[in-house]
Parts: sequence; C-alpha cells; structure tokens
Amino acid sequence: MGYKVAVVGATGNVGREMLNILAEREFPADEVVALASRRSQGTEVSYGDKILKVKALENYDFAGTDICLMSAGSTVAAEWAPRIGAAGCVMIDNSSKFRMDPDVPLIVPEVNADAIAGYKKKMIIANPNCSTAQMVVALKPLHDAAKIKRVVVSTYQSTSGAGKDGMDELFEQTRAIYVNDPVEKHKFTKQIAFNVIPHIDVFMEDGYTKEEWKMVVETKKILDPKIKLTATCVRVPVFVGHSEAINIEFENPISDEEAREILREAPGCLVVDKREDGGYVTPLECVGDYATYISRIRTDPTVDNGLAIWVVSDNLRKGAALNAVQIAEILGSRFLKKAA
Ligand code: 11C
Repeated sequence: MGYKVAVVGATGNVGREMLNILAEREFPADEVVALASRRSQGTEVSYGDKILKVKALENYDFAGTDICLMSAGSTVAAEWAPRIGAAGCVMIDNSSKFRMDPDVPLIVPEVNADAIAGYKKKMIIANPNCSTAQMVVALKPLHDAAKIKRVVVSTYQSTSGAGKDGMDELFEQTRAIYVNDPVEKHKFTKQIAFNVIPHIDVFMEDGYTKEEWKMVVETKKILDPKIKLTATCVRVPVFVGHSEAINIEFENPISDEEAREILREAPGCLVVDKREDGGYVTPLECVGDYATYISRIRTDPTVDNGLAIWVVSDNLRKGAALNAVQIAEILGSRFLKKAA
C-alpha cells in the first residue's frame, strides 16, 4: 500500500513542479490530490501522464492523507497546519512560516536528513528558501572537509522566485520595450527587464533584506550555527534558475583541486569547471534539472584558506519542489514506512 499525498498550491509554479517531480521520481503514492484556493477549483494540472482536477482546499478533509506538500504561502500554511497535523498528516511546508520554529525541522536532505525525525513534535517539516537550499548543498561537503568560518555570498535570483507574476512582469516589460509601449511595474519596485534589482523581500532595520537574513539564519539552522555569513540578494532578468557567487573562508587549508574532487563526489552536486570559455554552468542550462551545479572553483587569495565558487540551480526544483519531494521520500522510507 502506498501513500495518499496532497499538494496544496497545485496551480502555482512550485505546486506544478511538485506534481511533476512526484511523478518523475515515481513517489510511492496510491493517490495524489491537487488542492488550491476555491478560485482554482476545477483547473486541470498534470501529474505524469494523468490530468488531475484541482479541488478546493477549504472543503478538503485531511483524514487519511499521509503527506501534504504545501506551497501556498505563510498565511495558508499557518491556518492549515494545526488541522493537517490533527488529521495525522505530515505537512512539508515551502513557506518561511515555520522555518525558524525550534520544534520544526528545516531540512535539505543532502545536509541534515537525520533531523527529519523531529517532525513528530508539530507534524511539520520546513523546506528552506531556494537561495539557501542550493548554497548549503555545495557548502556541506566543503564544511565537512575543512570547516567553514565565514561565507560572503551574492545572489543572482530569477524572477520565478517571485512567482508567476514575477515571470510575467519580466516578459511584459521586455515586450513593451521592444514595441515601444510604456513599461509597467507591479511586482518589482524597479524595472526588471534589462536591469538588476538589489532588493528581494522586505527591508529590515539593519539595512539587510529579509531574503538576506533568511540565508544567514537558515544556513545556521541547517548546517552549523557557528558559520558567519553575509549576503547580498539581487533579482536579475532570468526566468528560472538562481545563481550565487560564494566566497568561503575555512578554518583549515583546502586547495581548489581538493575542493573540486570533494564536490565531484558530493550528493546533489555536479561540477562543471573547465576553466575555458563556456566551461561553467549558467541558469539557462540548469532549468528542469535536479543538480546543484558548481563552477569557477578557485582559491581566494585574499584570506587564509579561502575559496570562491559559482553555484547554479533550478530554484523551482532543488530550491523548492524537488527538496520537498526528497523530504517526503525520506519521511516515507524511514519514518512512515507505509509503502512496500
Ligand atoms: C525569491 N527566494 O527568489 C525567494 C522565493 O522564503 O520561500 C522564496 C521565498 C521563500 O524571491
């Protein structure tokens, strides 16, 4: 007997990818239910070669559902978490609502899969922010090898991180510029077409943005609270795929060649680092893939034991849907143990 899985937010960018990945990876589900707000009721979404009709979340009874993949934002997650848990269903939440709750595990399977065991306290497991997820996949094997002291990261984040509206705004502004129409701004505070915007999520009192703060606190919770990290998060005119330029300072010596060999063997990582024209990965090339790609591995000579790397991944997949499905797979095989 397999699992009954509900995907909440099934019509969104991430919800659709959750359904794709459940099917692609042949998650042992007897039944998959697509849920969304009443507005989307009846919308058809793909699950492998099947078409599912979206049901309204508000009418759904979670009794009998084993796992809920939630990608409907913090408000919906907070409202539904107690009801979902009370029905005996484990919620894997993609929002930021529960990430820093000490009673909720925050998981990237390649880094801290064992912490999933903590789900029993609240029946919730949190999925990290996309920019954190791909970064810690690359940092973990290097941390194990040479102990990271400090990280300086600059991100180049695609518009899909801001949802379908963000992607539409990039498309519409680009079209408007080519046909000489007025450029309209709705989702982003400045024009995103042919531009970059050093601002993701709200500003905090110290001048950092919440996206930058999330990278700090989530890395500490997932990987190691002792790691110091500073981030600058930037939105770029790319549809899918987040990129990150990361400078790492280690406690112990590690050469670029050692780092390359370690990353080649590391789970979830794919090294493409030819030190020649085009011998690196760009966001366009990572779309639809599972891997976290690592390129441009080189020594940072400005600090003792320093490295610089370039990390690219599909933010809708490893940054969201894939990570959630990987968590569900481990939850199923190690804890719920329902499927054969
Ligand atoms: C972005 N990283 O690119 C954000 C999207 O906390 O889950 C995901 C926000 C989050 O805009």
